[in-house]
Amino acid sequence: MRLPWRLLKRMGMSGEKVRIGGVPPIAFQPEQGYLFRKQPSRRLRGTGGSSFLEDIHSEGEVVQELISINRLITMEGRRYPKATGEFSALMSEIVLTAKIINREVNKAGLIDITGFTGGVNVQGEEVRKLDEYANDLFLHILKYSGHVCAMASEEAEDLIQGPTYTNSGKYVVLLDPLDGSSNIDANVSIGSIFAIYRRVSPEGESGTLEDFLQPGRNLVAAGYVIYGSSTMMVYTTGQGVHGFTFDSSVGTFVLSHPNIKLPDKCGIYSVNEGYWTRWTDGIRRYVERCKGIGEGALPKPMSARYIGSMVADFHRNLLYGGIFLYPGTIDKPGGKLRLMYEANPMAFILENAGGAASNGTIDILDIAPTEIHQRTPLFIGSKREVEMIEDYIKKYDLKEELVG
Ligand code: FDP
Repeated sequence: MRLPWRLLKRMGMSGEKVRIGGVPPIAFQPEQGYLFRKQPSRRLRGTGGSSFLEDIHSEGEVVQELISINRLITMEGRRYPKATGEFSALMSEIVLTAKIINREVNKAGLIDITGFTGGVNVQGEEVRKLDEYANDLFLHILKYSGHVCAMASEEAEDLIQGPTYTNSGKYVVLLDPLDGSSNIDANVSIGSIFAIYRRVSPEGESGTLEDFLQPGRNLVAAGYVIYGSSTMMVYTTGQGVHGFTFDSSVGTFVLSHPNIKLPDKCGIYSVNEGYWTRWTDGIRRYVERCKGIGEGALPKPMSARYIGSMVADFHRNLLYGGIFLYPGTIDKPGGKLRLMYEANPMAFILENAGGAASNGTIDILDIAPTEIHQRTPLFIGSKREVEMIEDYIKKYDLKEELVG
């Protein structure tokens, strides 16, 4: 497998040769995450060898082993001597669900799964067939996995409890099964988001609301799947953010973006500017700044990019460097996005990648939630820009009490 130079550079391996074959235990390095063997190279003798590794190496290329998502999850689990394997097993169920949803998304135009079901969800939004499919699948697979004592989903008003044998499950999961669903029928990227907490109620009993209403800082893991030009899963357990690309020929997510770090340069702002007239003064002034207008105007304007699928907007900004805004408006001061299964997981990921997230006054991860479906304004991206937005809000908006 040929690895792009940029990827090698990100891995701190540019110019270095890595060992192939013979599998020493994977190393964990705080700065670099779970990565690859940075050991002296072992050049394979002969050319035109029988394995692809040999072929590539004979061309003098640097090579790397393929690391599947399940392997990395298992390796992560082994770092904790007391780990029972339950978390790894739960993650594997999420991976399986993502693969099945991916299959359905890919053939969405061919089968009768686009369009609306005719129903309305707890948010008052019309439910699309794929939304419902993704929700049912996640809930069905996780419910009977035995690792989860209860679940919450954007599509369900109440908590979802499993059969009694799942009361021993250590975790609760929150889901946005299909984010950006207004884009589904137009073939635009969409995603799934998950957030995992360790329960606080005693094992052996049903999951409770308290198990869910924990600040984002308590998350054990969070991640998303983006169904785009390729399908990727990105997740963190608080030890670096890793991205895996789905290889449909082998049916596996393969590590393609190890230890993702948000670029320092923030060249993109993402916001639905259609709401301009409903924004507060502070938000308008900040967005003008991004365009190079008014107070504190940037000498070089940022580019505007807004897909309208949060997962897709977030993913692009994570890789390229940017800031995503979904502010509160005059008529909806709480904004649109949901704290527990949209803002929190993304904030947890971004903080682990070196960025920050705020509701305009406090860090998203510090918000003490009061309801499963509560909404929050969201500003998420480079730390510097998030602080800048907080300053604009403090200076121009706080009197209007539109945040929080
Ligand atoms: P959608 O309603 O299509 O599911 O969370 C909901 C969300 O999409 C986000 O993915 C997206 O960023 C946002 O809403 C788009 O909302 P606007 O159309 O108001 O910009």
